[in-house]
Amino acid sequence: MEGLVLHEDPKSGNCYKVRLTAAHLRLPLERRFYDIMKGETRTPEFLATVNANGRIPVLQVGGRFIPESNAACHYLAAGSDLIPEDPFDHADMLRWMFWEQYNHEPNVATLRFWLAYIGEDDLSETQRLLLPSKREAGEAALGLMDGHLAERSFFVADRFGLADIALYAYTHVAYMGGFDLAAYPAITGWMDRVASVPGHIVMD
Ligand SMILES: N[C@@H](CCC(=O)N[C@@H](CS)C(=O)NCC(=O)O)C(=O)O
Repeated sequence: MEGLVLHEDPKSGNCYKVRLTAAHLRLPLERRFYDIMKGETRTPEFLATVNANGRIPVLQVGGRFIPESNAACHYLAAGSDLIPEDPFDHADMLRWMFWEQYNHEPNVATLRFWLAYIGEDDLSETQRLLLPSKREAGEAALGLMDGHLAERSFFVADRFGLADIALYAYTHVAYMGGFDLAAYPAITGWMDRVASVPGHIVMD
């Protein structure tokens, strides 16, 4: 694989997904750090050269750039056993990764960011108004995961793969957004299984 550089902020679960995928595949990643709290992904240079969308993670492959965490994970894992060969299972894996971005991350990760990094006292009026609906939608997402995992060891085809990585990243730190994972026993059992797969690394 061409030289891989991860443009990232270690606070970000989306960035951790890419690092976790690379760790499982034993792929070396050069890390380039930005502080999102200081707007370092919004500079004219970053927008012009790394990601016009002003966000990390971005995986740089040689001279090309892949923004969007799940796209970067998918690129790294192509052809590996983190992606099912069976087309139905592959689509099912993508289903969970799209679901993560639409139903889970905007609620579970956003509350973590607002409460643990911005701080409740410094939220904008709009953010404050959105807190109850984000909480309700986050609990709904965790409830759906818990129901799915009550019957299975991992998200897709009963084996560890990219859908688990994508969903683990923000679920295991959901407590920082005020979510009580003790209410979701199937999730806590699954998190233990994910963390014990050889190659696992912790979020730094
Ligand atoms: N859908 C994107 C979300 C990327 C995203 O929201 N990144 C955040 C950190 S987790 C960021 O860069 N925020 C800084 C900003 O918006 O200025 C992905 O999965 O990579």
